[in-house]
Amino acid sequence: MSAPAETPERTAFYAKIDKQNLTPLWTVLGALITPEPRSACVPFVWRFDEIRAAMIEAGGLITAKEAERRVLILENPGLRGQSKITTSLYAGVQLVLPHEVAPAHRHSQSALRFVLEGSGAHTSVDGERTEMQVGDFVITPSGAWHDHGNHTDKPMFWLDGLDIPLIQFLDASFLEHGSADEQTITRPLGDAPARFGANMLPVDYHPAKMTSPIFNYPYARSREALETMRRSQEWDPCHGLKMRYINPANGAHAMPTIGAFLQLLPKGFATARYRSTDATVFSVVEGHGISHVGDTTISWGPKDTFVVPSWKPVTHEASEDAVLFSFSDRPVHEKLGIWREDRGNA
Ligand code: 1HN
Repeated sequence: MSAPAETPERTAFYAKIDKQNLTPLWTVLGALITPEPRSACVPFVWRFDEIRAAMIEAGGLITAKEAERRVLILENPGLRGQSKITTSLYAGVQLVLPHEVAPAHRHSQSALRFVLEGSGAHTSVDGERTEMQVGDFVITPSGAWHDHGNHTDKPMFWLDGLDIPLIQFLDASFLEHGSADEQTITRPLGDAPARFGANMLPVDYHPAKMTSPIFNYPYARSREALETMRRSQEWDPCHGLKMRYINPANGAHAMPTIGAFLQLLPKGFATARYRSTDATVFSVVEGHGISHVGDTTISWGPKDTFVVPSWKPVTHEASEDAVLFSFSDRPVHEKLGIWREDRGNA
């Protein structure tokens, strides 16, 4: 749809009303309301070995404490300077070196961590600690105190995903710093998984938050579930075998703004063309393969991160058994009733 032609009279009129902070809709309507999503976000892949080398260099330049969080932001090439990996989501890779602490704070933004390398560093969330392993999906709810520490002798790397651009858009950001670097621990290790992660709930439990009371979804357990399910050989043409991380109190997504998923693509599997309105960030856990995203071909291997923009057709081909973790703003689309997918004829 093209805008109505300019005429000298129209141009003069626009200039006159501009001084009154008025502007015509008909010159911008086509860009405001598009027939389908037209995103500035582009398909892209970040290789872990490159990120890792840069992170180690960053480790020599600044401590986790001074930085507050020692993170390199994964900026979408179509959204440079905006701290965004997609239009609504932020992602970065964080490094916590041995014996470091990333100090306690809390903020409106919801956060997820997906562990890339290391074993046994911890995060504390609202008085409870969890130790993290590669592939664990860990969450920090909006408003929850959180700090990270590494008592191991190896560096720990994880992918952070936050709803920063969304909260920024809504002008709803609040941040507080803790009075000490590490918050006081009030619950034993394993308390949340015992209370909420054993297919039971405390009898009088009434959820106080929209976010899941489980804050670590261990990879070993999720991976075992996929391995058991693969025996039934029921593959979805578009997704292989794809699971959604849930809030066990209500079956909703684990976080109100960010959905997270884990999928298995067996060796040789090629997915059917798929697109959806939720731009999605993928983190490869196991295996190698390629994805076609619009006109872009992305090859990937373990710990690489790649992004599929809103409504861009995607196919994945696994050259060996592959496991992909992913996250998106799908819960927001669903709550607003605007989520759409196109499975072709699959
Ligand atoms: C944050 O709190 C973390 O807790 C990581 O590890 C990245 C980026 C912006 C704002 C807060 C964390 C963050 C962040």
